[in-house]
Parts: sequence; structure tokens; C-alpha cells
Amino acid sequence: MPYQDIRLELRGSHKEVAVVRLTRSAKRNALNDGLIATLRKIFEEMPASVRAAVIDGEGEHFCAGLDLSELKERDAGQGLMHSRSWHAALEKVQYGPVPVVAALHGAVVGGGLELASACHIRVADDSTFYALPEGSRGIFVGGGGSVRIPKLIGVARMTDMMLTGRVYNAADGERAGFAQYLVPAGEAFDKALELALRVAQNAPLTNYALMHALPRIAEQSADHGFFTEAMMAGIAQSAPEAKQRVRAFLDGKAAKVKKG
Ligand code: 1HE
Repeated sequence: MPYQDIRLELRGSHKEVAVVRLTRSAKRNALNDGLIATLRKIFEEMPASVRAAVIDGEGEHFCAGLDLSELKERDAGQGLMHSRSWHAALEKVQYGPVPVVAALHGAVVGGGLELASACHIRVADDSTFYALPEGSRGIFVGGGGSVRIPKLIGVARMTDMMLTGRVYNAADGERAGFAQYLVPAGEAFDKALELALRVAQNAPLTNYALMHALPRIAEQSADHGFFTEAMMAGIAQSAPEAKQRVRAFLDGKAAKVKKG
């Protein structure tokens, strides 16, 4: 489908996986206002067949973050609104219609890391590196990074990255919590697609619960969390699809859990 600097492709036998690829490799997939608006639109208007998505970047790098050439034109009020426009777009990624797998390689920096952290699963290849150069550019994160990144790696690591310009390589990054999967260079997209195809087979209500209930429960007190969990569990298990899946297992027709 024709979008500027982003390509949307549907994969899978039922077009159940959307591949959203940043195609601005000449600028290392730096995110300008147009790209942020398009990203939002794509997740708002996801075709009904789609059950999971993959985000990746063309070229040597996943994403170089904010397009710095647009930064110099903004005053304080415009800067605030600009940050809010990122929040609105990345909210559509995190709390949109389907789980999103990020396929990471090369630079995952600044706003690129903010985009990756709005996804539900991150697969990194060996070429990946993570940084928050905002600290050394005299600015601050503005794409939700101060909320989402500490949930992955903790406040202390993020503070260190921004104060000192520390760059994490792929292996250290996986240990720190940036990515759930680490694969050889060049294999992140294939692994991400494999996972997205797998995620797309889940009952939609289970995926919905994982995307929308789990992060909210994590923000609640234990008492409220247990209550929300019980309500979500009751709703999920009452769905006809859940009953069918449990019945299939009891009838010996569904896969057992195998040792990893
Ligand atoms: C850009 C950008 C960009 C590249 N905005 N134009 N992000 C940063 O501070 C990261 C800045 N970028 C880099 O450090 C490097 O470009 C990379 C490590 C990502 C890649 O290096 P390399 O050697 O492969 O590419 P390059 O030669 O540096 O860049 C190629 C072109 O892309 C070049 O333009 P050209 O016209 O001279 O060819 C670069 O200027 C351009 N380019 N990155 C604009 N970011 C919501 S708030 C979020 C706040 C932030 O994200 S701040 C962090 C911004």
C-alpha cells in the first residue's frame, strides 16, 4: 500500500500478519512528523484480517530516532505538542488492535528505542545497539521513553544511558532487558515474522488481555490487580473459542507443552 517512507504488507495464508517497514534508509529511518502521523494511521486502520504485526526498518539500521532536522524549527509549545503527537501514535502501537513484534538491527536509538519499547516483543540481531543520545544533544526523551524504557531496563540504567551516552551492544542489551530474543545478524525479521505468525494463532481475546489488561494490572496495587485479573480471566474463559481450545486438549487433539 502506498505510504510515504513506510510500507505495509500483509503476510500469512489469511493475511493475518501486517509487516510495517520503515523505508527511509537514506536517513537511517529517522522519524519525521509525516512518518509519525503515518504510523498512527496504519495502526488505526489495520485491515480486519490482521491478528499480529511486525515493525522493522530497511537498510543497516532499525531507526535513528527523531528527525533532528525538524527539531530546530520548534518553540516550547510546539515541542510539547510534538511530543504529544508521538505519544498518540505510539499509544496506537502499544494499545492498538494487535500485538506487535519489533525486528531490531543496527541503531535502535533515541526515538527508535521509544518506538521499539512500545512494541510487545522485541527480537534483536547481533548488529543491534541501543542508545539514548538525547542526553548529549541537550534534549529529553519525548516519545514515551521515560515511561516505557524504565519498565524494560529500570530507571538506573536509563539514567546512566542518558547521563553518560552509554551504548549497549546486542548481547548486553538482551541481558539488560531491551529484547526478549537475540538472533544472529540478519535473522531478526525472519524470527519476528515466525513469532507474529504464532501470536496470530492465539484466541484474539487472550491477545487482547495480554496487551490491554496485563500492563494495567502491573500499574495497580496488588489488591486491585488481583481483582482485575479475576475479571479478565472470567471474560476470557467464557469465550466460545476458549472452551473449544480446552476441549481439544482434553480430547487429545491439541499440542502438549514441550520442553524448550
Ligand atoms: C539523520 C538522523 C536523525 C541520521 N535525524 N537525520 N538521534 C540521534 O541522535 C542519532 C543520530 N544518528 C546517528 O548517530 C547515525 O546516523 C547512526 C548511528 C544512526 C547511523 O550512522 P551511519 O554512519 O550509518 O549514517 P550517517 O552517515 O550518520 O547518516 C546518514 C544520513 O542520515 C545523514 O544525512 P545525509 O543527508 O548527510 O546523507 C544523516 O544526517 C541522516 N540522519 N540520523 C536526521 N536522527 C520524540 S523525541 C526523540 C528524541 C530523539 O530521538 S533524539 C536522538 C536522535
